[in-house]
Amino acid sequence: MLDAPITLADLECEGGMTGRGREILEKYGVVVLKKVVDPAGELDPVLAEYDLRLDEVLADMGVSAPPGAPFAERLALLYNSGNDTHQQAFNICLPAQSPAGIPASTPVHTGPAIFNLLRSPGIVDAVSAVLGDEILSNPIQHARLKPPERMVQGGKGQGLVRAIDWHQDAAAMSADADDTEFVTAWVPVTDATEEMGCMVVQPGSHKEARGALQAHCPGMRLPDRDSKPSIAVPMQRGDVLLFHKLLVHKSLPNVTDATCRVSLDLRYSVSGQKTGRACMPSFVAKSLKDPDTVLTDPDEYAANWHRARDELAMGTDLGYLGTRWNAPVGRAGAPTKG
Ligand SMILES: O=C(O)CCC(=O)C(=O)O
Repeated sequence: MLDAPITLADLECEGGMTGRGREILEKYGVVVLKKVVDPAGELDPVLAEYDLRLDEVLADMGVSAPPGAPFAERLALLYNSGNDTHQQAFNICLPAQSPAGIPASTPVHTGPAIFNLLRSPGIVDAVSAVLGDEILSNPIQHARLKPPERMVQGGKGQGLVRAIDWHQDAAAMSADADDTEFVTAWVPVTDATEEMGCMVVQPGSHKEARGALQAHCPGMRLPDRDSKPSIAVPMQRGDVLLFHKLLVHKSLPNVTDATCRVSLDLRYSVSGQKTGRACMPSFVAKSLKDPDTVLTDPDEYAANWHRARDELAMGTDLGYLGTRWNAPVGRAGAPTKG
């Protein structure tokens, strides 16, 4: 148990993943790395890629937006059209659970700006300071393009469109990867203020239950967390939130009038360990032992995802996550191996 309330300054670290950064991560399970990504060189291209993609998807859907409509408005138009939000058009991972299976038409966004960011030296160096020199870009990763919730009709959309409830990221892995060492690098592509729906963390929670993964409810939600000490973490683009796989965290709703929050949550794991999504592609992000294995070709990265989708469409079994979590809703979960 931690005594004094934690402030944002306790979690922040300047100058990359220094010794102090490692101490913060070890103690609190989370560290805010200030200015490790280049907004103009690494984040603006991601926004430009999504801007184009949004127009393409709107055109494919036959939805027309008023000329010059801002991104958030066009995105909400798309999310509100038909039964689906179509957010998968922007996601950088295939869906983990789909009762209808994964059709070959399932989109997955694999643009060069995303690949460039996955290989960002600022991120890979920070991760390497924690996990060592043999690192995979793990396929459990998401893009979250979140317009103000008031713009999205009738409760449509879940954590990729709206706020997400308390959870530990290790719960997103298949049980065979419970011992895998990984960290999440949460990257705000726009700023992420409290009003825009920033992350909220429970510092030190990674040490609860003697460092075991806790049982989640269906929908991957940890019950009974609201009374525990937590801190909202507003962030500026360029900063990266690095956190432990057992840190309990959630995000707030976007309550702004008209500002979209865009973020990527990237995960990196130790090479040779189970990735937790065997049917989806990882790639070598760093290797000192065998530098030639590091993936540098954006076309190969995209092709790997398309191949995985085609194999899944042909019937490769996805079925692990939908039934993994069944702790009773409203009661604290006991530690479990799933
Ligand atoms: O970006 C968000 O709103 C939530 C992200 C999250 O919970 C995660 O990366 O595990």
